[in-house]
Amino acid sequence: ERFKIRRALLSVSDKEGLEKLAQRLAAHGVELVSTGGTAKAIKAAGLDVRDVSDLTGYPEMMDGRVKTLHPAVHGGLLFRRDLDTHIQDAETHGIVPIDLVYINLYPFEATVAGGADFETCIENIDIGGPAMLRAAAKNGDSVAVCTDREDVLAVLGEMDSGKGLIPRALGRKLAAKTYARTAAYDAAISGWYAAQLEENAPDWMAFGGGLSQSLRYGENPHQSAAFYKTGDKRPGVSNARQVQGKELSYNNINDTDAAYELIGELGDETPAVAIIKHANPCGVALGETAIEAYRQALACDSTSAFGGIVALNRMLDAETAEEITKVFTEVVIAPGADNGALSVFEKKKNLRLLLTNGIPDPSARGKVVKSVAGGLLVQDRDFGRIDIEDLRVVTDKAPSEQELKDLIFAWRVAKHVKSNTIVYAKDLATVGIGAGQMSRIDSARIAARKAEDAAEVAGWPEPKTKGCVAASDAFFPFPDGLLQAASAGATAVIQPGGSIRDEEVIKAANEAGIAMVLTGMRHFRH
Ligand code: 93A
Repeated sequence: ERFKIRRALLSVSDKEGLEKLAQRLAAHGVELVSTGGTAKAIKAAGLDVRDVSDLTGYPEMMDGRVKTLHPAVHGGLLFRRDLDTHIQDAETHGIVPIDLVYINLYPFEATVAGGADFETCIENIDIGGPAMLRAAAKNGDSVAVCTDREDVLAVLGEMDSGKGLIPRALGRKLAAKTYARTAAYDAAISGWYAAQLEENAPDWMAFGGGLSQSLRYGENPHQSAAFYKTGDKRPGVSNARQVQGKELSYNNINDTDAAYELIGELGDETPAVAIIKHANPCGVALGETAIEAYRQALACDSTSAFGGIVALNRMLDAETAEEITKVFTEVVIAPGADNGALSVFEKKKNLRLLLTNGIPDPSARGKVVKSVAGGLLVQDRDFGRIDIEDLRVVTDKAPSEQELKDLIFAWRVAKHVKSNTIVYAKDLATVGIGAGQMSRIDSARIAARKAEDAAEVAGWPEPKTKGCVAASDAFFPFPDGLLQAASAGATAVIQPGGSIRDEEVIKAANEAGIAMVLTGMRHFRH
């Protein structure tokens, strides 16, 4: 069973390659019918084309909202070629058959992804296009329905080889593809619309993303896994370009995300490096140069850095790349790498190198999703950000200039460490990190012990916690955590405050002779 193409209706927003296709159709003696902009483009190519308004007897109106919504178009697509009554109806009403449509829709998805306003997104909802596609697909046994260039090429291929005739099987294949396309288009619209109404809609509803990649396995080899992207084009692990190395694993993606979000927090003014293991930083530092920042970050916990993720906030140079490759590293992520750095990494075939188009904006709004049994928890991304001006000194002693810089640095790192966390920092580098403990005092103890271990590994006379600052992601419920930090050598502390025992904690700080500032903001991360 085959059918013939006598008349084609072309109506495309994306006009790339249109001329060539129109030319080939015309060469088969197909009459071309088209909407305003498409007709103009075809005429410009020197081809004969009939305006759809000639078929309908109505001009395009209402800014193009109504162009093809007419029985002359829909009748021509829908009438059954094998039923006398339908043929009769067509004749009575002067409806001529349309046997091929090539339609690509108003770019709704791209408009949304580009961050357009409400009105613009609404104007980019195509009504006539999907209506014609669905009509043509319903008559897929007699109408070749094309949603992209490849479809038209497939039809032309059959026309070239089959004396202008199209196999019914191809018609049905195209019809099935068409309903998938119109369904996806409507899903993008409904997701976007729901997100307009619902403040807590996750990003994937607003942006309309999809499956990006099947992963070899999940957190463990017996778990299957996949990576879905939201469609959000902002810098981050989803939009990084992998330059070399093995395929990213589930844990790589998760850890690289943690690393790069932390790098975003530190900004791009001063070279910064974060080394991540199991989604927690094991060393973070700012430095005069990238290599200096890397060395400082590594010194915090060089034992844990083995097999870690290294993130930087600037272009990688050969020297820094060389230094990084001295330690077994799973992933390196940075905004760029110069040729020298690229050739250094090339020698480490397995190392995954990811380059991005910038670093994440810590203040950017967005949603984060976590799954629980039978549900999803959705909340705002933690875009909270504290500056030196926001701090309230509550102790007799105020922090020095250098301590203030270190306090803010430690606080920003602590935001990216699993709770409960205590971060010790000195000279804009972490010197001890206690992560993910059930009690705050344990985090303080672990952080101090890590600093002692680091001193032992490096052969320093004393741990770097002597004269450091301490950050706590949430308030001290009792003075014990604070005292633990003081005994490790902290001289200044940053914490949210807000405990019913704040007075007791402040008193303990004063007695220990340390300075304390409150942020008024908590950074739990679980
Ligand atoms: O505004 S519409 O929903 N109303 C219509 O009647 C209609 N007919 C075709 N949009 C409509 N189209 C779309 O116009 C097509 O799907 C295509 O994307 C676009 C082509 O317009 P032009 O040929 O003027 O560039």
